[in-house]
Amino acid sequence: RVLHQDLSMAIRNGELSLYYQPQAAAGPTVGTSKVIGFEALARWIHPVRGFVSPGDFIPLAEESGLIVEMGVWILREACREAASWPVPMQIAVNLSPAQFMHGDVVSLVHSILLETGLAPDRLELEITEGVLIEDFDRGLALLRRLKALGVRISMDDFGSGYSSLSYLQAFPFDKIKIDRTFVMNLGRNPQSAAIVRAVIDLGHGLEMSIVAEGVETQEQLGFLADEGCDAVQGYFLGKPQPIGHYAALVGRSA
Ligand code: G
Ligand code: G
Ligand code: MN
Ligand code: NA
Repeated sequence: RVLHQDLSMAIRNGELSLYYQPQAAAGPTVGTSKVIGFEALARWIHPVRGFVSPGDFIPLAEESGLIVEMGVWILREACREAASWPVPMQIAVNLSPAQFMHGDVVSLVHSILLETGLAPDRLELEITEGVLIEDFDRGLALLRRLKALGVRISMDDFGSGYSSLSYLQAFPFDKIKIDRTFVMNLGRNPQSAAIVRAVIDLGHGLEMSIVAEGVETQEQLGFLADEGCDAVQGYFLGKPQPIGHYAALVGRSA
């Protein structure tokens, strides 16, 4: 309850911020994995409770409808930030189900691109399959309209939910993000390696690019690069941090 009231104040009070985690083209080592963009991840620093995880406040914002207002702030902030980066560095922004299905997400994206001057092909929207299960027809129509703006669409957390292959066929994703549970288990069980390999082949067969999430070790990076995974993201390459931490990568002095 308390948290809910606080959340509605959080944006106004400047308690929300965005952290950025690098995404890199997969090379055999960190040094050969060139950063090609960042994922924006929301953070809430509550004046009393301190750090509140998005895993806790995003669901709360969804239930209360605050996600719409919050989502506008997040998208605007992320696009404004990315517009100052060297071309063609990209920004990936997560869209939650309520934002996607209940707001006017197409107009919102369009107006924020105009307002910030960010080229559409530098914006990637991450959605989970859960978003699309609710209403297939509406989901498909929205994805097509977003693609018509020139933005890219990623299927986030692939393999973690109901992940039906028919979704990959039906929806025009540009990218598949392999869920970090599979990456975590690489080297621990042969099934995960088989699944990761298969998803890479499957995605490429559908002309989608593949990003592996949750890369934490050299062994995982080496395996993914060997298998032809396009991009990697995870603590081994860089944790989510305020953009100042990555100033050199985005062409800015610290
Ligand atoms: O950054 P972290 O791993 O703590 O994120 C936890 C969860 O919150 C993830 O599922 C992530 O996708 C989600 N999340 C983080 N930032 C945002 C955001 O800006 N918008 C939405 N909708 N979800 C976010
Ligand atoms: O659901 P989504 O994939 O958008 O959420 C990304 C989440 O994964 C964020 O909470 C981020 O902090 C977390 N994350 C990013 N890299 C790693 C990693 O290497 N290991 C682990 N355990 N979590 C990670
Ligand atoms: Mn994501
Ligand atoms: Na994810």
